[in-house]
Amino acid sequence: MAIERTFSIIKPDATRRNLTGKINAKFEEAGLRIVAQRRIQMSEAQAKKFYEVHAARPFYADLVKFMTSGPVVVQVLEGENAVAKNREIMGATNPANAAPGTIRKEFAESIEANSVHGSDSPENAAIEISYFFAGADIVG
Ligand code: RTP
Ligand code: MG
Repeated sequence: MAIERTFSIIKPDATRRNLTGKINAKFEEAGLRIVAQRRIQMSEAQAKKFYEVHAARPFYADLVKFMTSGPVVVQVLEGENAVAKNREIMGATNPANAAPGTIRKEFAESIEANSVHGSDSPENAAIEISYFFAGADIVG
């Protein structure tokens, strides 16, 4: 299995409740390595661009508001099958449907305030990483 990278965000509901360390422990326990990480306040323009694929969805405006409501931690996770593995650790979008032991089951507040983002394909991972990190920021 090839070593892959994925893009992750610890969302404002989780930073507000001081859960960054607990969430990072889940990644590391599953064998993912945090090879880049930065705490930022996302601008409205950044959030709009990041979630552009959802621009026509009814939840888009709320989502942009939520993602800019407090600090987020943007990160690059590296490991075998990192994209799929991270999606597994995160759990389903709606915490009500998330499997036991997943981040969203344990920590998410709602379908919107669901604690983490993870890229859904290696192609999107590369695009999303490039929005927030230069090559030299990532130390594998
Ligand atoms: P993400 O992109 O954040 O990793 O989450 P995902 O793939 O599991 O979910 P996606 O369908 O891409 O939706 C992106 C984010 O939008 C918010 N959302 N709100 N109110 C709603 O019905 C609703 N549906 C989605 C969530 O924050 C979701 O993670
Ligand atoms: Mg998504």
